[in-house]
Amino acid sequence: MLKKPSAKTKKFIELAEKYGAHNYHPLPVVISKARGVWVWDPDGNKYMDMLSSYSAISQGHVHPKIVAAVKSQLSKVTLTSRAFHNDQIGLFLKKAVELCGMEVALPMNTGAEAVETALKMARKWGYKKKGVPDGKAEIIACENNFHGRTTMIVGFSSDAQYRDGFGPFTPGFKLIPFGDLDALRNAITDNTVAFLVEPIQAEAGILMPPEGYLKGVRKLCREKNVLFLCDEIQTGLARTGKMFAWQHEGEEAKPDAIILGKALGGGVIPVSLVVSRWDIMDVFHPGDHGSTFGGNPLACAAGIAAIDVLVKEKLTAASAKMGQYFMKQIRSLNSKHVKEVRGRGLLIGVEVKPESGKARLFCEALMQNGILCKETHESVIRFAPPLVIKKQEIDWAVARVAEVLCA
Ligand code: IF1
Repeated sequence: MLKKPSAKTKKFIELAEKYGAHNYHPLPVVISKARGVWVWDPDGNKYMDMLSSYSAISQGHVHPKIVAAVKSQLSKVTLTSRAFHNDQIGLFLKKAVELCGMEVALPMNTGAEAVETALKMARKWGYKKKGVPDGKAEIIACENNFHGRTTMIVGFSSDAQYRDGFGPFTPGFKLIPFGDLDALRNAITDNTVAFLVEPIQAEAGILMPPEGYLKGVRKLCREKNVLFLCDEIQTGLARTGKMFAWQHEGEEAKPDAIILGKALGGGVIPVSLVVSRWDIMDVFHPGDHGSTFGGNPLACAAGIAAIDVLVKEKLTAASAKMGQYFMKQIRSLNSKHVKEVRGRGLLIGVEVKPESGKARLFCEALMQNGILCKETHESVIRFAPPLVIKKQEIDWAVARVAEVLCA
């Protein structure tokens, strides 16, 4: 059992609550140090981080190679703006484009900014290349999507709380059920420019697509001349046991654009990208779109190191192997509280039965047992540890999860 928070630790929480907007309801834990899969509070209590900042810490906290690369860049130049070139951006974009098997990328900072960039790219492609009448572009997304928090993006969210009080919203979006190809076929019109989808709906509760769904999306979008935009911000970069989650369905599921973020910055600095082909991305001309920090040399140095660690430490294979092991161990608990264990790689959801209470209660109990995780949509405990997690660390976690799920 963990020690009760000291007055010093409580002070950090009080300050955050006194001076910070209450747009989150964090677990009552204060993190002051982190390494790998472990974090510590100011009193020295140790926890395993099984959220990884929603898959942004896939390489593990404070990865020495990523920190070293960023420290080195810090001593050279950190920010140049895109009004001038810098010596890191081309190296980073080449590495990322080759990782994705694409031709070109546009760097931004947060995931939402990359999603917005992809949506603007699709609209402009629709007008300039597909011949959609100006102002008539339609984009299709899925119910229960999560693509970020900007006003345009929450405008096509199906979550009432994400929309409440933030209208009026951007027109030109329609929602269909996730996983339903007939719904997609029926929703496409001559003015449809893109379909935006997460290959696994993480925030919706780690919802897996039906077998062959993404291949079907690819085929349908090609037939209808609609861009297939794949949001891999949370599922990408080895999280699901493939470098990108769309790859579970093979090359014939390859999107027209891949949207990346989170772990692309190695857990050190925000880095996001839209990665695509020149016949699409060439709709952007100088001055069309931009960002003060997008493509800054510090972020690019972090991005280079973040990708190198994923590849050199074989974290895709590790995620597949450790994820299978973790899911098998959790399933073998046969907890009376568990309705389903689902996921891919180290993106895992444990759905608890309604009669057992809300997932948050289990997350609070897990925190007392030294495990930090986060519920998603009230009934699912999300386990998404850093991909560097070792087998014995999973065994440590399973023993403590068992104490809570088998209580
Ligand atoms: C919050 C959720 C997860 C994302 C996908 C784009 C973005 C995200 C698939 C935007 C970001 C974060 C945002 C954070 C909590 C977290 C989250 F609960 F909100 F939905 F992971 F599931 N596409 N997800 O998951 O990227 O702009 O944040 O860099 O807003 O509370 P961002």
